[in-house]
Amino acid sequence: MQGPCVLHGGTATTAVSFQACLEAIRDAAFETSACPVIITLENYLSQEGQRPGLGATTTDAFLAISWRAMRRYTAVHLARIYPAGYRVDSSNYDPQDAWDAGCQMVALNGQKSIFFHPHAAWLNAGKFRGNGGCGFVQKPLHLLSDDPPKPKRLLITVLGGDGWEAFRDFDLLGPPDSYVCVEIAGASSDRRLEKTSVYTARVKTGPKAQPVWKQCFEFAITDMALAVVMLVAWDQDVDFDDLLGQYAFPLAELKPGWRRSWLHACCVFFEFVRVFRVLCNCRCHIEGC
Ligand SMILES: [Ca+2]
Ligand SMILES: [Ca+2]
Repeated sequence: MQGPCVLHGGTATTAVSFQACLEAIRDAAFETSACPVIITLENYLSQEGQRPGLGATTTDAFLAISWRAMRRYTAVHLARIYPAGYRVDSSNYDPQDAWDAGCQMVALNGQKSIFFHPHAAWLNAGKFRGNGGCGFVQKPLHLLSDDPPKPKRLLITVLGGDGWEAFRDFDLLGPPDSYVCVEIAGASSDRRLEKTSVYTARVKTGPKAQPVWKQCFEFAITDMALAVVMLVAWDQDVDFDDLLGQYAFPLAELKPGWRRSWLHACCVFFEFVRVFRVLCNCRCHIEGC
């Protein structure tokens, strides 16, 4: 075969010429859709054929260059980040750094694991609840220019839980010892996690079973467009705490006022996701600094 060839290593496919691939793309692309065609190339060259550059879009390569340089690069180029091949346990890197650097495609492992909670996947789901949940969100315009976004102040009051009967026998000896983590994800300077106190009630049903916190947290937000709010409810234990449920959403789409957030629970041992009818009340107020 003349010239570069294309193949899928480790699979029972035959190699085809790079020229033939380009011709197929030329002839078939844009026939049924005007959407952009994204082509991923992994170059495997001899030592003499290698040239300096960004190279493979792995997390390691991404972290090896500066954040500002990456923002300048992604203002005019597409960048795809994906989990390194050594993550055979389906673990994930933190996607926030890649979003903060303006990367357009930030891929994660979607498999469940019994060894850890999929925090990165929760964040990813929260970010892409924006824009009607259609699957993509517009890149914040300030990532394409040097204009810094306007800082904001965010107040979140976690009032309480509702529907906690779902957890009536969750703990070893009855209902859980419940607390909520309020996490801000996004720009590196905005990332913070706050916790409510622990609400312990041994009543299994009725009004007294519903946790009440009434705790307010204040966050300084430098980049509204990148910020994702995550609420995670836990049961406190002496060894490690058990997950009750979580929900994340883009801060930019949050309207001020009282909100009820569903909490999704992840039952990792059976590798499926259940949705408990659990509500958490939050009060959010956004104002300029
Ligand atoms: Ca427990
Ligand atoms: Ca407990």
